[in-house]
Amino acid sequence: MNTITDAKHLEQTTELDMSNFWMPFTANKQFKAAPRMFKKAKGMYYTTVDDRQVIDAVAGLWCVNAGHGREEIVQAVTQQMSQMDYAPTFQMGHPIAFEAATRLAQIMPADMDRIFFTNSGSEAVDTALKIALAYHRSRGEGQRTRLIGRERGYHGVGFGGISVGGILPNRKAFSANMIPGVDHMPATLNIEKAAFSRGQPAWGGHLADELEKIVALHDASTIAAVIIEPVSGSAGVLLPPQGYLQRLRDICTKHGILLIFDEVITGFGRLGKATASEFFGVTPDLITMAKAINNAAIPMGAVAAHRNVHDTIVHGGPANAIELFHGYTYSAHPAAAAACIATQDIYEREALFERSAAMAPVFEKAIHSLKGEPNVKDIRNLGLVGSIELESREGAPGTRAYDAFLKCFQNGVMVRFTGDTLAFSPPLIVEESHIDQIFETVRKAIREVA
Ligand code: PXG
Ligand code: PLP
Repeated sequence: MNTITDAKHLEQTTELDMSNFWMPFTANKQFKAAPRMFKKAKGMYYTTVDDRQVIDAVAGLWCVNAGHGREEIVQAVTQQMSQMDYAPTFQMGHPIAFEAATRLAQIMPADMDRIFFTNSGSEAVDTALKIALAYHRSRGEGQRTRLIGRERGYHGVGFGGISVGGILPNRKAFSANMIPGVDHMPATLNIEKAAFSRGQPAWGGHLADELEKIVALHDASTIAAVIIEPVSGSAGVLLPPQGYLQRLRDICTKHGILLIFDEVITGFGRLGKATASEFFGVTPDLITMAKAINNAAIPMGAVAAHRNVHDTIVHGGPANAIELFHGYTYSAHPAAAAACIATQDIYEREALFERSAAMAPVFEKAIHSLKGEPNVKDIRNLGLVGSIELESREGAPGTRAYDAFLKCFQNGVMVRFTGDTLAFSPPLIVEESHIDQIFETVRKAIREVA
């Protein structure tokens, strides 16, 4: 049997003091009472501490796009760590940092080839927001300080990110301390109008015009940037309606507002191209990335800036002065940079973005085959990302998806849940047989939690 027994749990955890690690975004008491623990990972699978194989239907946390345990990355990091563990990038450099930037520049949209390194998506978001403010200031428009985000957006957990973000529980305890001058567009999800759309919904392109209303309210001359996820991940995979992103681009261009695409999840093949920007054919001014940038092997994030933005700040500054007062101790850390280059090699050599595009129809067919199962109220998908939204139990929101998540885990599949939505973003190496196994396990779980 594949299920974990209570006795087994006790056996595993009596030796382990679990009190010190305050777990992130976790129900700590609930988890520690019945932990779910992995000890190994290879390819599409995790191994639990009690030696069960669990298929990874979310690429870790939307990040291990090349699959687990890639030897090339291990080798590159090991080699780099023994050659040079660390070197600063403040007023010093090392070639591998420049090489990593060049590799990323090669797959970014045209002219979005100036790369600023961070250590996470949250830091990439704060960096992009600061670059936007610095850009306008360099142009002599320092009064452009407003930032526009979107309801249900997730932009990490820094103060900038939660301020432009729109996930209510992430803001609630901190609401009095949000950065000022932020407004939000409405989310694009409308289940009544667009339930069970395959790919981008036909309905809702006009929602981009909400930005015009916000611009009119505040006056364009006060607005620095708009930040959105081209496809929202954390909120439960919310898709941009057809035409929506291009309209946002047009409105931003018309009013001199920078457009930031937060591609922390959508980057590196998730939609079958290097970026969502390329997939949708809409080019922003700044792109944030992290996660699959180096297959999540070592913490790393980055911002890709359009040359125009970079040059305005860098060439606008005096000849011998620091142009942007911003950076992290570990910006372009040698080990993270080595992992990044090795990861880009894998993506290229194995044509994983193309593979993702090729598997997308298989994934779409499989996920939509759950339409009609008990309590399934919407199914959304694009590329190799998708979600199944369940009807909430009366008075107990979130419990149905949590129970389904547990059943899946017990039956050998790790999914992600948010509210009553189950989310899927498998590694791009996923095979048809894995997809079948994932969704048949999910089907069974959904029936069991009816
Ligand atoms: N922007 C976006 C669009 C993200 O998805 C971040 C920024 C922040 O990245 P870091 O590296 O600081 O976590 C993310 C991260 C979930 C989940 O539950 C999603 C993320 C992180 C953790 C959990 O779906 N996305
Ligand atoms: N706090 C203190 C006291 C520091 O000295 C530094 C960096 O020098 C930081 C925070 C920021 O750390 P990091 O550069 O890793 O983001």
